[in-house]
Amino acid sequence: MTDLDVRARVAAELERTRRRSVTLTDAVDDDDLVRQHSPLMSPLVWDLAHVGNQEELWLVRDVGGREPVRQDIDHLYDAFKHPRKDRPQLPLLGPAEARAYTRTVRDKVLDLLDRVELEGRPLVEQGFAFGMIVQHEQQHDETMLATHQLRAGPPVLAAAPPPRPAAAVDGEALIPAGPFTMGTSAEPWALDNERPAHTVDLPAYLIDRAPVTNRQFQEFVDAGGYEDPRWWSPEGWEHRQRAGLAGPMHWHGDGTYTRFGRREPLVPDEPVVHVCWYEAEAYAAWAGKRLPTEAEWEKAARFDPATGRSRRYPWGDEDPAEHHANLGQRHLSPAPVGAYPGGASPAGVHQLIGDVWEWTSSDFHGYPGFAPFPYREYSEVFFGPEYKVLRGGSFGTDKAACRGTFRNWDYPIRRQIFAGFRCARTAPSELASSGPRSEA
Ligand code: AVJ
Ligand code: FE
Repeated sequence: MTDLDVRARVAAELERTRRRSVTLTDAVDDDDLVRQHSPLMSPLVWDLAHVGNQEELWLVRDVGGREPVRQDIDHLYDAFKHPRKDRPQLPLLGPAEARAYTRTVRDKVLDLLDRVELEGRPLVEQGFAFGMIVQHEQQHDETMLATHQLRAGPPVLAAAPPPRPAAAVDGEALIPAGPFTMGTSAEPWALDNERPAHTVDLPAYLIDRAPVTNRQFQEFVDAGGYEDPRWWSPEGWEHRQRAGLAGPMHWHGDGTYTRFGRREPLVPDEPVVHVCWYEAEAYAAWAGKRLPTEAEWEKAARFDPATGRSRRYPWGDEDPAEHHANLGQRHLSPAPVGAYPGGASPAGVHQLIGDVWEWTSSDFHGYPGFAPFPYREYSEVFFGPEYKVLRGGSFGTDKAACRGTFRNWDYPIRRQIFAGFRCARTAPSELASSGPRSEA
């Protein structure tokens, strides 16, 4: 991309992203903005000023070398200084101040974008720091959408329903044994944890062609899955007992659930959402399967057997369009299985991108050759066994913060995020040796 293209793209992405933040925060009154809807979440007004503060720190001060706008508030919006549950008690900017602050910062950034030299510093090469800030705000927009889902009271958000299924999708796809390229060294706005590209060799495996649906998950519930420790890991069972889990979050146990303030019957063909990693693990065991590893998920999503290379997305290298995937809060729910035939991978695996984040069995670690960039606190401080990796993005994720290599992570007990899963299993030997093979 030329410099001019990078600048135009950055400006468009910043604008598109801010419109979403404004929609999510203008949807409720001031009282609602400063209130904490769940101890798991910040007040919405905190997210709003926090995205402005990160934009100030990275773009106005670091990239631009300009004077601080509000250095005095940095500590209030440092996510490492104050846990979410304590944020409502802080002397935060009020709704009007937070809005004015984010606008002031944005005006400075747009001014800077016209003048800044985009070459010679890794931080701004191909607009990286701007892309990082776009993705940061988009990630908080998804977090704000999760806050909306937790908020009590009448509905304030609306969107068109997702598309209907256009194809019947069931069963599993066989991914033959062999190496593939995982991660990326090429994607200009990829974050540090997606880098570098490296080869991973996997044995043959089967992966579900679609995420697990409400109908399938209901069968697990009806079969007494939540009462049978056989399906749960010891930690999972302990958590199930302690937290009193009996079904996905927001289900009422009578075939209805609440989404963004509306109580409705569950849609059987929709991917199940709001399950924690332990629930996903238990379902998979009950189904005689397991969760895919992160590498299995990515190979199913990116590997093209015809060329032997890894694609940016399951459908190819083009940026996500509306017919590829349910992304970007265009619809406020996952789409039923079969609704996105245009987004299938070469192996015929559907809806890997969008709809629901998919839990994998993998802990969050750096790839071989990982280098923190531009700061350790983005990813590296979270590496270790406490966090599980999620892949693929949800209906609440923007396309700027979602691709075949994008990695999300959370604690295995979390279910306020838009997370579901699909299952996998190691291919039985008679399948593993038949079919197309990619010889390394
Ligand atoms: C990658 C979604 C786990 O929300 O904690 C936001 C993204 N990092 N601000 C998070 C993030 C800093 C992060 N996740
Ligand atoms: Fe943040």
